[in-house]
Amino acid sequence: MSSYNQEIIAAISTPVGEGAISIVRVSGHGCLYLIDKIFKGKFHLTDANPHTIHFGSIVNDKGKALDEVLAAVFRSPNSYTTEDMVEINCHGGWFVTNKILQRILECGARMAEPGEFTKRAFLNGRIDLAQAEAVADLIKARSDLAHKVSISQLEGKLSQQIIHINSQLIHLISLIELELDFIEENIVLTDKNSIIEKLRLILTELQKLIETYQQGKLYREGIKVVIAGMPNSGKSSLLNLLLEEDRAIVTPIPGTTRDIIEENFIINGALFRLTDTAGIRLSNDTIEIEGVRRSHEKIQESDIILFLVDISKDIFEDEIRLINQLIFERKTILIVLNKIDLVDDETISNNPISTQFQVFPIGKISAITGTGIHELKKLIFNIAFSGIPLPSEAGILVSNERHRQALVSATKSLELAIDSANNNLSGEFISVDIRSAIDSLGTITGEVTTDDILNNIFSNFCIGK
Ligand SMILES: Nc1nc2c(ncn2[C@@H]2O[C@H](COP(=O)(O)OP(=O)(O)OP(=O)(O)O)[C@@H](O)[C@H]2O)c(=O)[nH]1
Ligand SMILES: [Mg+2]
Repeated sequence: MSSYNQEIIAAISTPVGEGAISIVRVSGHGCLYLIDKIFKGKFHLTDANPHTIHFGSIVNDKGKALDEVLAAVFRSPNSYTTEDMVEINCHGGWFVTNKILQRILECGARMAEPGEFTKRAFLNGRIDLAQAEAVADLIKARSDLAHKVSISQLEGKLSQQIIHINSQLIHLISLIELELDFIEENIVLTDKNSIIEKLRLILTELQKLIETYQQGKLYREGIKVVIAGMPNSGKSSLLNLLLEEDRAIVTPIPGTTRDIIEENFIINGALFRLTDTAGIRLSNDTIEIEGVRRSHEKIQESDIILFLVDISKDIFEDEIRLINQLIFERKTILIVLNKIDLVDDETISNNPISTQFQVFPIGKISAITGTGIHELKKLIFNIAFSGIPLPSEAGILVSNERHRQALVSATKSLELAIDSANNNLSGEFISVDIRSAIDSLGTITGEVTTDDILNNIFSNFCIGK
């Protein structure tokens, strides 16, 4: 387990910029004494009761007020970090907030590193590693579903499941090792088949958790939807319609969009990251060539491609070729016939695209009138979440790649343990593999960890968290 020195740390915990208030956070043994040197209120913060707020001023080295503030006092162990803490609520200007922070640093505190407050909460055992990671996810959550996943992880649901699985594994090891103690006497305490049976059950449980990753990741990061198609098919019009704002330039001139435009939007509480691209065609224009190159790049990175077709045209050779190519590349593609306001029903159902790709879902819209947009959103949502296993029985979703890797390596170890048991190898072999599964699972909660893992995780936090 990593440790930290006991220095007092400080940071601005609110975003940079102007606001009604900003908060400067200070944590560490002795921080109340430190703030008392620069805080002038009715009495000293060192005399204050825990969880109380005090009005006063922060003063400079000449005793002149820098700002009027409210200081919230927390005492160990009942604080975010479990240490003594002060949170100074000051006026929310960039200059004044920094002045206060500088003053605190002058008095002996050190600038906190990104995520250091949360890291201390972890190192002091108030939360485990999966919960600490959930704090960062919660801050970044941009949709209902992302929020749901992170809050359940913050409440410790994933950790509880991991701890439960680990305790079952530890029990199995104790059975196996007890038997090893009696090996000389040839006493058999456990039925080998029942051990294999139990390992298999745990393995299945882990595999189910791994299967939830795809969904968890989509919930957390959002689904990348790229609008692609030939120039002038109405891609930018569709983007504007989905976003309900005039985000992208729309003109009748083919080749209008050159740059990539990306925006978020929500369907049924799920986050979708929508990208408008340059229409795909051969061009002599340097800027457009670069635009088309970026379109292809975005298509490769996408989860779903909305392939837009201007249905009012007569010839669809290029579209058919591009769609076939995307299908060949095993891309998830949703064909969307646009400009249905310009054609009759007969054309909509009997055009070459509809007949040739009838096994695929096809959206039919008018990006000008808005016809069909509601159905299109439903289609996008269903495609994004079809074929994805539901959350595990406990309703837990794994959304973090680090957790997924730990689960995968635990399953590999358990498979080896089962193999050893099946091949009648000595109990020692079985228990070594079970132990390494326990270690892998322990990295999720942070029971087993290294400084590298911790630095990696906490460097992704914002300063002041
Ligand atoms: N009638 C009709 N016109 C549309 C529809 N959708 C788009 N348009 C028109 O088609 C033209 C091209 O629309 P854009 O949205 O700029 O098309 P684009 O696919 O982004 O074009 P590029 O950026 O050049 O690749 C504009 O004049 C739009 O007004 C539609 O559903 N019906
Ligand atoms: Mg465009």
